[in-house]
Amino acid sequence: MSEATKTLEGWYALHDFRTMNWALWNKADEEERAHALDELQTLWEQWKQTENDNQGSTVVYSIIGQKADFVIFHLRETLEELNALETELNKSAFARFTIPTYSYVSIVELSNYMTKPGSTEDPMENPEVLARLKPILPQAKHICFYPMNKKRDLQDNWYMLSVEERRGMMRSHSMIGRGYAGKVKQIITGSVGLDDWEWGVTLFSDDPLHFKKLVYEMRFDEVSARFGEFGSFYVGNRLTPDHLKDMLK
Ligand code: 76R
Repeated sequence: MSEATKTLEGWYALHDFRTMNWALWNKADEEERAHALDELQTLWEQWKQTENDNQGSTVVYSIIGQKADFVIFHLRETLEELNALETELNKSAFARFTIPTYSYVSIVELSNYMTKPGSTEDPMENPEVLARLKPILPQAKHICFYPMNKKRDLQDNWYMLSVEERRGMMRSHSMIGRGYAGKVKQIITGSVGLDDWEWGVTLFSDDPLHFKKLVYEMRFDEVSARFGEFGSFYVGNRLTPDHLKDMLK
């Protein structure tokens, strides 16, 4: 049996994708719409407060294309909190105008591929590691989310490689990634045992072309070329409460 990679976990993650029920929204009168938006605004302020208290983080992005109209991406300490957030939204007047389209449950994950073997430091005592496990999500202009697996075929089975082979490939992966430092911020969330794929990849950038360039470059790298299996891609633009009101006007 190959040695399992050691992972560190931080905040739990919920990507909550919804579409607007435009027919219902367009039929609603001014009063109903204002009431719905007020309730959403109240929730949004609570999410901001949680973030200010460093108890989690939330961002909202509109989604381009027909897979969804927007995504609310929450990070929280527990699954109970994530569950409460979706229930609260579902009970709101705003949610009556939305239809859930997709969701993803995972947890912020760091793996030890890049840690020096033999290091005795407790990573959970390292403030940089903690900041990555419990990150305040960036206010970048764009988001890109997709779930992925690593292949388990007879010829190409990631989980049967030795730790040295995996480490070597992950080094090359991270070298490509580093070329995008300052351009793309990535958050890897692990979802083995939590959702249908093994990881969620969430990328943030002010220029969506960086998503294409980065993901394309990685396709040629062995770990993605041989082992990567990908789900649907969702790409979006940052929404503030004002942007959302404009979008719904
Ligand atoms: O811990 C670190 O962040 C440094 C090294 C690193 C690891 C361990 C790293 C760096 N990644 C790691 C793990 Mn990554 N990453 C992806 C994708 O589309 C594709 O082909 C793959 C999707 C992107 C775009 C990306 C970007 N990474 C992982 C894992 C867990 C693997 C496992 O445990 O087997 C997955 C699934 C994954 C996927 N990665 C980076 C990036 C970028 C931009 C970096 C550089 C970060 C930096 O140095 O700032």
